[in-house]
Amino acid sequence: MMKNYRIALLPGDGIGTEVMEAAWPVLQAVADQQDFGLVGDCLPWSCDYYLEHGVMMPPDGVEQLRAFDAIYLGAVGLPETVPDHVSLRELLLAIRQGLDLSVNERPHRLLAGVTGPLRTDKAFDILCIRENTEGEYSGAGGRVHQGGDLEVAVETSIFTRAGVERVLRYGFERARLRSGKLASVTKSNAQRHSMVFWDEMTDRVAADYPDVQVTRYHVDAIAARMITHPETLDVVVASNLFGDILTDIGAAIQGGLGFAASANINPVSGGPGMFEPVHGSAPDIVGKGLANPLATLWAGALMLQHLGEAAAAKNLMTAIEKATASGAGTPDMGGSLSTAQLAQAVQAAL
Ligand code: GGG
Repeated sequence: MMKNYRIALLPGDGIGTEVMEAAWPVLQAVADQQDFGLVGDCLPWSCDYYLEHGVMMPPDGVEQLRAFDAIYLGAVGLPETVPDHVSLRELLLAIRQGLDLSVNERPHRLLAGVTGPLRTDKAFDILCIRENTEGEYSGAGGRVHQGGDLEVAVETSIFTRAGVERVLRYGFERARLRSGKLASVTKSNAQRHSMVFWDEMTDRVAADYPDVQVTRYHVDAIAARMITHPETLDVVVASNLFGDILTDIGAAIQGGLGFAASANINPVSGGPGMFEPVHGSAPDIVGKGLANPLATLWAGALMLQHLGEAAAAKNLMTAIEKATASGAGTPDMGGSLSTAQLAQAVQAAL
C-alpha cells in the first residue's frame, strides 16, 4: 500500500503564503515520482488569525500538530498589525518549545550556478546547528515600573545541562558523519556563567567523540570567519541567539535569505519536525511575485530527508540545482522569474 505522510501546512504571513503556494506542488510532484503521498492539511494560524481570534493559534494548537508527520511553515509576522514579539513567540517559538524541537539545523552552501557575495573560489559547506528551545529565547524575565523613570527590563537566558548536552551531542553526531570538525560557539570571555558552562559541556561531550576535532570560537570571531574563511568551517553549534544571528550570516554568504532553509527537530523523542525557510514574511515585497521559493523548497527537501524519503530529498535537491545551474532565478538572484515560475522551473527539472 502507498505510504501517505500527513503534513501540517502553515503558510503564515506575508510572503510565507506565496512561497508555500509555489513550493507545495513541487513537493507533491517529487512524492508522486517516488510512489508515496503527501497529504497537506492547511492551518490558517497567522497574524490574520490573531486579529480574528486574539491568539496566533488555538490553545490546543501544539497538541493538534502532534497528529502530523511533519510541519511545513512559511513565515510569521506582520509588524504593522501584530507586534513581532507577539507573533513570533506565540506561533513559531511556541511550536518549537511545545514540541521540544530543540535542534535547528541550517545548511549554508552555494547552490550550483550561484556565486554569492564572497566570490570565493573555495567551496564552503557549513552546517549550523542552533539550540532552539532555551538559552536567550527562553522567554524568562519581566519588566517593572513600565513607562516610568525607574523602568527595568530583565531577559534571562536559561541553559540547562540537558538542553546544552543534547544540542552538542547532535552536533558531534553530525560532525562524525561529515568532515569530523566541529566549532563550538560561545562568548565565554564575557558571559562567565552560561557560556563557561557551555564550554565545560563541550569538553564533556567531546570526550565521547575522540574522532571529532573541536575548535572553540567566540561568536564575534566566528562571525568574521564565516565571511573571510567560510571554507574552514563545517559543523557549527551555537546557542539560540548566536545561532539565529550566525545563520543570517550563513544565508548572506550563500546568496541571501532566499536560499536559507531550516529544520527544527526533536532529536530525543522524535515526533513531527518543523521545516521552514529562514526568512520572515517580508511585508515590503508581498504580492509582487518577488519572493525566492528556493529556501522553502530546500526546507521541503530537509523534510523529505527527515521523513526517511532520502531518494526524494536527493531528487528535489538535484532539481533545484539543475534549475539554478541553468540560470533560472528570481530578481534577488539577478534573474527575472516570479516566485511561481522559479518553482515551476524546479518542477520541470525533476
Ligand atoms: N520562516 C519563519 C519565519 O518567519 N522566520 C522569521 C524569524 O524571525 N525567525 C526567527 C527565528 O528563527 O527564531
